Amino acid sequence: MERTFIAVKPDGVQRGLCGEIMKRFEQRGFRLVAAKFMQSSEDHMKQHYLDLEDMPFYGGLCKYMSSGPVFAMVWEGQSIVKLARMMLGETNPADSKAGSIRGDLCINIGRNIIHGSDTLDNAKREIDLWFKAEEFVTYTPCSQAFLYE
Ligand code: IDP
Ligand code: MG
Repeated sequence: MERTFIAVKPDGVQRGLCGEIMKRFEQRGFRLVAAKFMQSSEDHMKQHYLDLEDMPFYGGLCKYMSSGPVFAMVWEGQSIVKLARMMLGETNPADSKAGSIRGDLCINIGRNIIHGSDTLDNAKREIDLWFKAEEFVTYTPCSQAFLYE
């Protein structure tokens, strides 16, 4: 089992897309293990996007991501890091296939509504950056035996 960090960005929250995004992860069969609705600080976002530090959009991105509420979540499931990235679509919504979250729900690269960890190592790093151990809930969904052989 893997865990990944997913966040509905301020544009996704403002556009009322938290429910739609959660629905897609639930219906795929993934298990929600932590979630919080919060406003992040610019420093926190600078940490989160540290690997993009040298990009021209880094400053604006971190400012934007801390400008309003985000819905931060940790989801669990088999191969979830890769599968969630496929569900998200490409970074640029214009390159994202219809059926993906970005391909269905947004238009612009700077307003692409959702974040998802891109590797297992980054997922671990991001989960630690956003959540404390006591914020996780452990339970067995009744669907578990029908999702996995
Ligand atoms: P990702 O969100 O698909 O992992 P990253 O390359 O990690 O994409 O970039 C992080 C975020 O930075 C993107 O989701 C997008 O919001 C923003 N971003 C990436 N490239 C550009 C750009 O060329 N212009 C403006 N914003 C960008
Ligand atoms: Mg990324």
